Amino acid sequence: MPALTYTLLREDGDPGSRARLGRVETPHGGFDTPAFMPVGTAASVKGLLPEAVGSIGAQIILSNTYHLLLRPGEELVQRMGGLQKWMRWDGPVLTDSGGYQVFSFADKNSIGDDGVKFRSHLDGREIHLSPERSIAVQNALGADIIMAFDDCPPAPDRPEVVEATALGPRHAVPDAEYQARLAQANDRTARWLARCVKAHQRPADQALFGIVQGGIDLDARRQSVEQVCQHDLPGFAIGGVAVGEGFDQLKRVTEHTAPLLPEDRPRYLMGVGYERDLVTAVRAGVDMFDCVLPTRNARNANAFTPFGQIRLRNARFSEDERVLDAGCDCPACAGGFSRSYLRHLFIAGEMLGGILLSLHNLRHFQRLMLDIRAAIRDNTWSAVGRHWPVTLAEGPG
Ligand code: PRF
Ligand code: ZN
Repeated sequence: MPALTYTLLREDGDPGSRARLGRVETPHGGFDTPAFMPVGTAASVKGLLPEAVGSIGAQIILSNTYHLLLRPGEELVQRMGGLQKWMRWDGPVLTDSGGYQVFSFADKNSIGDDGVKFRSHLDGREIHLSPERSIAVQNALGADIIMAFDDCPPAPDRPEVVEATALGPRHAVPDAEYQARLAQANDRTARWLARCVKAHQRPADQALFGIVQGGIDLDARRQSVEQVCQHDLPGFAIGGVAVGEGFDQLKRVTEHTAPLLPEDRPRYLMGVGYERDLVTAVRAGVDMFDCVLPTRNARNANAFTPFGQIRLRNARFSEDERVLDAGCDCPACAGGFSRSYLRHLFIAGEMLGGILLSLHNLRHFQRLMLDIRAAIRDNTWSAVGRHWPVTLAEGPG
């Protein structure tokens, strides 16, 4: 048995869509695709019992190599029986490889052909992360899906000039400096992937996914797909989007790249996104997503609803007796907790606020994925537009 199997169950009947309904099986169980993975950075989906994460509909969660290697260290997790057993999550886990997180969290860093050097954001220790080290850490943590160590270039400094024309938006040509950075990142990502494949010690029970880069340059994307797909891997990811390029570019890059990836393997769009991004990417042929938005926004008193986000700290909710979303079946909404009470919890610094809002926001995203999967199965995309009006029509605003 391979570490992972993907079964393509149905292709979308909508001629304008490449969406796929599928099922992935791993040693710790399966999940339906398209899937949204809640983020459990430090082996915990912040504030939530694993059974609560499962009960809102999540079937797989993501955790981070970067955080766990710093604290408590991968060897401790391995001695305690591996990530799933240790954190009491009775389902599949995916770990990201760490390179991307270094740039988001670490104090100082430098990137070279051998990997990334950085200072821990916890105690300032200097750490070196290479393809071999990332895979060794992920082998020790024991997630069902592990990610290649890649080089993710930032979005271009100067936002591209986009001109609205009768034929649609026109995009400026990316400048030479940006092109050179993309070429270097593609090169490193390809050479690092070969080293990851070689270093991987547990191909029988951990599926290694390759990651495509290439920024917002479609030729660079195609080249990266060709390089990465030379390896016969159980799944492939699109990295390097949702790094500040904006919705039009996310759509353009995803619609170009997803169809280039093998049809018989899951496709994962990393770090995405808002509801509109998810629907757009699913229709481009993407099967898996992860994002901190539902949980991070929840801790900032920001609730997702089909009619847009609600900033609960706003005084206008102080005596609002309604639940967050009358159509939601999460513990906060079905439990009858009013916006007034939830607002009070945040103002008073009560931890129940973040817990209830995390459950609500995660359920919001899982209900969207359920609706999306039903749309592919039953040809009901028009209902998705009706159920999620503001978020899909206008984006995050
Ligand atoms: N690479 C890796 N992890 C990621 C990304 C990437 O490009 C992104 C980009 N949005 C999120 N997480 N390894
Ligand atoms: Zn709810």
